[in-house]
Amino acid sequence: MISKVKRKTDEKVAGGSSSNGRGRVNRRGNGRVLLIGGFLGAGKTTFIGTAAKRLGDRGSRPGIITNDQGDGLVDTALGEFFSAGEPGAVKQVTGGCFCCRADALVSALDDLAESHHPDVYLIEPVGSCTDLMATVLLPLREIYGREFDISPMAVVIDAVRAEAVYASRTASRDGKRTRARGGRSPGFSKEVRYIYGKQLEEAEVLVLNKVDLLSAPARERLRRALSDAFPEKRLFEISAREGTGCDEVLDHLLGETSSPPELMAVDYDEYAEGEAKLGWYNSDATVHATGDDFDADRLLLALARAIQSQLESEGAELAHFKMSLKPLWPRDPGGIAVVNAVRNGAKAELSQRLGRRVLVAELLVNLRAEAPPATLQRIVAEALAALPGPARTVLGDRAAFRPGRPEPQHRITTLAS
Ligand SMILES: Nc1nc2c(ncn2[C@@H]2O[C@H](COP(=O)(O)OP(=O)(O)O)[C@@H](O)[C@H]2O)c(=O)[nH]1
Ligand SMILES: [Mg+2]
Repeated sequence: MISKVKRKTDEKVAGGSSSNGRGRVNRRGNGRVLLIGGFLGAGKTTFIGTAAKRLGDRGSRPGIITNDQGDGLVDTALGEFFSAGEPGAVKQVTGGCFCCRADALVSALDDLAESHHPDVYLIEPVGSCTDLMATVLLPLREIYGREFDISPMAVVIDAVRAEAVYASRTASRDGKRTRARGGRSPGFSKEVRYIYGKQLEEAEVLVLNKVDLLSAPARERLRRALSDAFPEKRLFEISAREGTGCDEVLDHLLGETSSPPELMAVDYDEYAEGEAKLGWYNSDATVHATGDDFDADRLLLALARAIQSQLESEGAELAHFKMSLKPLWPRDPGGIAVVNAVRNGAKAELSQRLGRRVLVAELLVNLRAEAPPATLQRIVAEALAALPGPARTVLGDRAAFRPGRPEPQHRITTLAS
């Protein structure tokens, strides 16, 4: 229970249990909420897609809510794909994070409750957010009065990024291990690393993902390093992409209730600086063949690699870079190619192939990196202008920005003893 609630804004909202004026799911037995956090590119969406399918197989009705600072998202284009056969059971809250747009999250939960009656909600916050227990999960029940069963907060970790942060610091020359909490993530500034560290500190359950990319000894080293750094936390090892270990995580999350031992201290100035170091660039464009049709997968991959190599040469540390290409002509409803890159030094790869040639296609670019937004915009524009192969692009909507200072609508600061 909460003994003290600090309301930062909007007295009206903080005042009642059906505070957004709808109160449609303000009853017990509303279902279970699984908040799946973690840094940009860690594999949250992939895990949620796998979990939704597994839940469907078990006869459950999953609903998904994702979140982004901007719109024009590749994940939206992939909506039907990761809604596991339930089109419409995915809602996006865009234009700000859940903590700053708590009302929008509650509306999305209400809408899903009414349209799809999910028994499990899988919720993915923005990957640059932290302090989600105090600003999202606790307010959901304590301020909005939504009486869900809330599972322990899970944080998904990219094993390769974590290896750079933790495992490399755990063995000294004489073989003694050192504590790795607060370890350094090569490439990102200390302000961005502050957010990364806070995300792990806040987790009730650590989900070490992409273990398929590690050798057995590297995996063992990392497991020990994380267990040393966070001895009180339950640690799972999975490959969300291959599906290994995901059932165990789900079983645990579905069988337990969130009960944080304390609320984490967060320096909002440092947090804001970390967010402000990250540039976000979203755009859409139409790609036209100038002569013969082109191979969509090849073009997308070549474009991604050109952008990635320019980012690296300008010293921009990549957080998550996603692009999709959807055929407009010849038509192919549901067909999409998707390319991803999540760190410098790891080549962009196709996570979904279209497998055909097209004449006209819609390109979406979602790029998050530690660099000025204007730099990201220029690099993408230059790569599009020099597009490999016989194609030209017409740019549509564009947004280049840094996330604003996090200003949670609500922040619960004390747990009752
Ligand atoms: N090798 C590997 N790649 C993965 C795994 N899970 C996710 N990825 C890839 O990591 C990238 C980012 O994944 P995504 O789920 O979008 O990350 P998010 O930003 O945390 O939602 C994509 O290219 C995924 O295909 C995994 O278990 N193994
Ligand atoms: Mg995602």
